[in-house]
Amino acid sequence: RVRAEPVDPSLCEQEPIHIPGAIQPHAVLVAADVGTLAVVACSGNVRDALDRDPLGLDLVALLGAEVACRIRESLQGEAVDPGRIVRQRVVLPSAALPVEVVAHRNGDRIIVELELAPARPEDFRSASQLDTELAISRLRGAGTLEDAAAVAARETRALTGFDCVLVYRFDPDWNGAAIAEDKDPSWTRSLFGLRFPASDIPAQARALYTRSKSRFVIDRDYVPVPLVATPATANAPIDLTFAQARSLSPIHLEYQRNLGVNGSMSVSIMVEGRLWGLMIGHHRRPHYVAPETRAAATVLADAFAMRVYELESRRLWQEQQAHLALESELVRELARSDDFVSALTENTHTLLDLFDAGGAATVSNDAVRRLGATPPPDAILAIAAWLRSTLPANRTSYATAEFAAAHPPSAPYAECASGLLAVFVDSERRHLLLWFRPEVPSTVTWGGDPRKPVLAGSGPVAVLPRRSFERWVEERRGVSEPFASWQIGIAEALAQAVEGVVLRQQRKIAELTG
Ligand code: BLA
Repeated sequence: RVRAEPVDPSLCEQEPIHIPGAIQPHAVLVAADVGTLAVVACSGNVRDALDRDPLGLDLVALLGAEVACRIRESLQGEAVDPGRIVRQRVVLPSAALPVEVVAHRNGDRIIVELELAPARPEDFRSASQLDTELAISRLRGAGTLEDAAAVAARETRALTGFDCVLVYRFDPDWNGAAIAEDKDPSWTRSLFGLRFPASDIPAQARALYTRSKSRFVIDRDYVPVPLVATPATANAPIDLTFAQARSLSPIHLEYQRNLGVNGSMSVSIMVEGRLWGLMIGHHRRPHYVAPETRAAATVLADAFAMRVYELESRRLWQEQQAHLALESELVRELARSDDFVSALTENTHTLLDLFDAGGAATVSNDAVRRLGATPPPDAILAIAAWLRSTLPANRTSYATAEFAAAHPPSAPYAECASGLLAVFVDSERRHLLLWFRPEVPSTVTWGGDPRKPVLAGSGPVAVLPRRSFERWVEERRGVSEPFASWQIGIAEALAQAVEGVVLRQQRKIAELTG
């Protein structure tokens, strides 16, 4: 059924996962009009659960006046945030067992989900507030990102009971890596440290996860329950973006099968409004997580996100402070000097102290001065000539982490010059400052061959996820650590100070000769 050749991964982005037209069978779903509370659609299993046909009824008749009234009060106003939910455990008039009612609003629909409390309570654990508080205080105590991720994985697993919990972090290109793993020792598979291509979690899924914070699959092999609508509303699909029991993409469920995962969870980790990563839960068998515990897992992911923000901003702040101090030191030297080259290369602090560079250089007309590990002078002059001719006139700086790819003649120097940050000093582009970064000796281990994330399917499905997650080692050559945009900013500021020296020098020469 599977053709071996890879297909375009962007096909994955076309599945409209917010309107799957079905839910998972552990819940029942009713969608009602926000104004009249009349039911406009429901899942096909409502009749079994509630012993009546909800189409034609309204929420008052279906859920009783008390519940309907709470829903109306909370969700009927103008501009209700779709993240806002009403949650209540009740015994409905039509059902003998207590059910968990969760309602939210999406546009002109109110969506109510009912979940039967499990018949055997020993099958699930339920997070106490104390567990959650302890977990959060441990997160607060973690001093580095790695520690915090390890604590988050361990505490989330203790809370939810999954066989394995991973902290998955996206990179700027939306590839991702498992940066922490806590698992049952009997599961020998490990995904720790592996990298996964962006198409494993395609764009529309990331967009949905940015809005809606968690997903739980109880049994990967479930039979989806389709939604049925009243004839009047049959053409407008119900948006299940925020529905807890939304049926997940069959392509993703196939992926889980290939990974050996049955019950699963993913909770969004949002840092400064951006999807930073996911807390991922894996279970080899079906796994039910009680509603309170699901909510606690989301709280924990939020606490982790805040700790990430604190740790990252503290690290960045310290690094920036150190650089600003060095920059003003160099600017002081420049102010005392008529020769920018000696001011930047012959004092206690030099250009080489900036930006974790392995080498630095000045180009002043055709004179090159070098510090640390750099290409030879003629190669630096060739780089300067290339920059002068290729950089658009309105650009004063250039930075890359893969210089040889942009400038093949520099390939022989990749070991010391895979990264390049260069700034022009003057508008005539006669003078430049350059910083070089070494190649990071790197092998990247992927969970499967990243060139073949998607396979062509035949029959009803056009695309299939890869079937092997065997470690696939890619050797990366010619790549350095990237320069940050604040570093480019400091380099540009320094270049401006240098320009002052150059102008002063020119005036002096003009006075002497004139
Ligand atoms: C969704 N893909 C996901 C999700 C994860 C991953 C975590 C979130 C859904 C969930 O809660 O389970 C991927 N899972 C991973 C990764 C690891 C993991 C990387 O455990 C590693 C540790 N996926 C493919 C291909 C396609 C694809 C080829 O590999 C498309 C052709 C699609 N993945 C896909 C889609 C979703 C998804 C459509 C959204 C599922 C949904 O929310 O409906």
